[in-house]
Amino acid sequence: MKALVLIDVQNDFMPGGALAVPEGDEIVPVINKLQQDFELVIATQDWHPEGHASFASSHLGKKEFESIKLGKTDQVLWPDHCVQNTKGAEFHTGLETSRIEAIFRKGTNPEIDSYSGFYDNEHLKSTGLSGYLKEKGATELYFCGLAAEFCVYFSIKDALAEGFSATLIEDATRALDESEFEKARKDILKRNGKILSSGDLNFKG
Ligand code: VGL
Ligand code: ZN
Repeated sequence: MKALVLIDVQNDFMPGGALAVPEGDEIVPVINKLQQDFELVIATQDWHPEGHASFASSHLGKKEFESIKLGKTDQVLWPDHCVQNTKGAEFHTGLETSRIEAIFRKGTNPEIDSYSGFYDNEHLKSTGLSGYLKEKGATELYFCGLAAEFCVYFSIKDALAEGFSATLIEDATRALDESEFEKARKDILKRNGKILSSGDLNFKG
């Protein structure tokens, strides 16, 4: 069974938001239309406590978009974004949400970041998404949302490692940085993930 996974379609990743992805809002109508073709739709939500370790503001003397070692992983330091219960953390108002069956929140641990919807960046804790999808009988996952080379890419890598098939819907995502996204695309294909455009999906035959 196919499931559509919406990654972080939140105000802070939209133009004007705290961590804006260029043209991020252009994917919203594409995602709304896509949902009609799926039996199961789920979403993730970046959901940080104030003072989260991924925020540059939490590290004295560090600048936004600088990289530091956090635990065992390289951590990009972001502007404060998707703080729990703020407008920036809400889904884009244009997003159709009535068909979203479950929302998986991530990045809630103050000490560690979580790009993937499945695990934190050190793979210490699961969000429960993998078990949920398996219990529902989903085997083929389709990914859209923001940002393409971070949370979408990391979610796809984990999905493939969990034994799902994974397809990136390329017109339903946007990247912070095109050259990083290009590397991510190559890696997705190398891992046997697929990349398609929404127009190529032809489920109704
Ligand atoms: C994201 C950076 C920090 C994302 C989340 O949704 O891609 N990127 N937090
Ligand atoms: Zn975040």
